[in-house]
Amino acid sequence: MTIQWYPGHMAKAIREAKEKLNLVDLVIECLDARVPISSRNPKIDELLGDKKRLIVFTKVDLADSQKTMVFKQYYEDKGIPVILVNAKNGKGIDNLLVAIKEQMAEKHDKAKEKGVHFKTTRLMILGIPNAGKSTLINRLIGKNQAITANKPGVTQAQRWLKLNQDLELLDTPGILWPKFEVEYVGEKLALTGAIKDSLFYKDDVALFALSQFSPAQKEAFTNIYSLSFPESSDEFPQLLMDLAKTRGYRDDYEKASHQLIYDIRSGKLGRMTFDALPPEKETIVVEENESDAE
Ligand SMILES: Nc1nc2c(ncn2[C@@H]2O[C@H](COP(=O)(O)OP(=O)(O)OP(=O)(O)O)[C@@H](O)[C@H]2O)c(=O)[nH]1
Ligand SMILES: [Mg+2]
Repeated sequence: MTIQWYPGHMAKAIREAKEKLNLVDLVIECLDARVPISSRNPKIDELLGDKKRLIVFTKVDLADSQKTMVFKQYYEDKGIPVILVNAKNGKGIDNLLVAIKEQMAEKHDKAKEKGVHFKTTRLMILGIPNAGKSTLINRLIGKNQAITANKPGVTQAQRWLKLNQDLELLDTPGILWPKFEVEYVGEKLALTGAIKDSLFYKDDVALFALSQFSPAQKEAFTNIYSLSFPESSDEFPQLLMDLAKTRGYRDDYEKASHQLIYDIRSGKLGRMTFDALPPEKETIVVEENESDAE
């Protein structure tokens, strides 16, 4: 897929995250539950080293719940606790606060033993663009202080936000990585909204989405758009043309693709998880191009 999702500021955002690692006690890695493998930076283990961390699956309300549980187990088997969160209605936030406390307990106990008054707990929130990092922070602090919007690249600079004297959270700009070897990661990230809409061809992503539909989604598609879902993927381009016509977009294929992508993102066609089970391969970075960094 010919999209350029790694603009210069990404390298800067990664560098700045690295620089702050020493200041934080715990990292919360936000993974979009619809792409719990593809939304993970393949270099994250290297980046975080032995830093304490939790994974939060965001947007669980939009993902296939059974698959979510399998992916949760997948990461927990690797020794990383996973908390499921719907930041839109706040479900899972209480569990997250408990998990943060648990992670910090050892450090608190050690400080107590030494008679040291434990300082504020500092958390860094990391993840791809549009994963819901800032929304999660607002939920945790109970105030809408971090700017959020349904497009990637909203948070442009790191910012500390406070719950109280005990807890401070570092909101960070979403990060993507230079290049993937694994197929369809770009399509999946574009479809779920992590890559700016202007950076990819809508029809490529819409055709990919159609290829991922389960029987339930095919049925939902037929009900919503009053179009029968073809047997063969050869007919998908024609299906997008028909969608354009029925929506009143004449022959605007791109506009029909855009509509379909938005309907999928909003959950109109049902809950969807786009990563396969079990993850077939680890995502491998084949090239790190920091030269065009700034
Ligand atoms: N359905 C659903 N939407 C969510 C959830 N969490 C966040 N969102 C929505 O996702 C969009 C992006 O949220 P942000 O919090 O701005 O995402 P971000 O990760 O901070 O994005 P950047 O700052 O661009 O990296 C917003 O429209 C949120 O309302 C969730 O759990 N469920
Ligand atoms: Mg943000």
